[in-house]
Amino acid sequence: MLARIGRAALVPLWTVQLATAAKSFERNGVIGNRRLNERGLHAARVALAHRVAESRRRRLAGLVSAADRDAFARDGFVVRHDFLPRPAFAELVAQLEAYRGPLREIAEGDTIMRKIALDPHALAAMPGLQAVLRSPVWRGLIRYVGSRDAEPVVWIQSILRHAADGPPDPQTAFHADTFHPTVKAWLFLTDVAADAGPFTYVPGSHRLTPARLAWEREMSLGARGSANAEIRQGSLRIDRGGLAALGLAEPLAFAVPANTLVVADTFGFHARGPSAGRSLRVEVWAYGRRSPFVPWSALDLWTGAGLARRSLAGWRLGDFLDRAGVKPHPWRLRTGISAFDPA
Ligand SMILES: O=C(O)CCC(=O)C(=O)O
Ligand SMILES: [Fe+2]
Repeated sequence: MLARIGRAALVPLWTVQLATAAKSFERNGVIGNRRLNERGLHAARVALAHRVAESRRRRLAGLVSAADRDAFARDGFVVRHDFLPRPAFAELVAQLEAYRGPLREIAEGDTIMRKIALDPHALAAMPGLQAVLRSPVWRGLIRYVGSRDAEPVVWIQSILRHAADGPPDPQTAFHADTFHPTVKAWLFLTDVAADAGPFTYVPGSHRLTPARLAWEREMSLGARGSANAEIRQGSLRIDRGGLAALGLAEPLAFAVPANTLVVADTFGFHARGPSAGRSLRVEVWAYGRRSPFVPWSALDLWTGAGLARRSLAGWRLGDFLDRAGVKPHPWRLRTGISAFDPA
């Protein structure tokens, strides 16, 4: 009874959240409501978010070349080999190899992910990063693909596969990150072999076809009660058979040399490819912050430094809550190691 009253009290908040990036079928009782989704609630959010994103993106078309626009429209990603001039790339890698500032680690199944926030200290130690962060190609592609004229959140990220005891890495299943177009970017700082956990993307799967929309609707019905935690949280999973049923192309694994940039819409289906043994992938990694329904493409007060401070503050708050016994903090502070060190 009390639980039911508690849930009823949350309905106004859940309803307001329909207009935001909220995506959890589990935490939000309106988003997860089967009857509403039978009537098309989830599908309507997906369709509207895509329409709004497309109109924002059209206004940002001037930030990228016509060839990149075509590649993105066709594939859902843009690739640039030899992104930085060779000497600038070598300098950046050397600076990161030498960097021993504080970083954070989290376990995702048996994968360990390491992140360095780009606060003023990290930026001062790695001036070579400016060649990336100020690059018109980097800036333009992230804004265009993300359909938002805003700074992304940027980290240095290391992916260490088969580095911990645990279940399989949940990111190795094909998935869409969320229900609306959104951007992630990888500038690989290590070579990535085909059997060493390459980022993998299903070309063309960013498009909201009638078949995809029908799939979204179908998935939304059972998502709240799914056995898969990521699906309950709004990141829908799909298997090979499902991809074929949607008429999609074969997944493409980005087995690429270091200094390759990939910018992708992660509404498209993607996964962290399998890794035969232990492996390490290091990258400059960015993601666009999400506001699916705002019609304007600009107006954003966050700077890169502000975003780095926000990441650091979030981690410190997590440490505090952990120490206070409220909630364990999965992001562990590590010092004295580099992005390239083994687990
Ligand atoms: O690390 C990868 O290759 C992909 C991970 C992923 O699914 C993501 O970053 O959204
Ligand atoms: Fe993902």
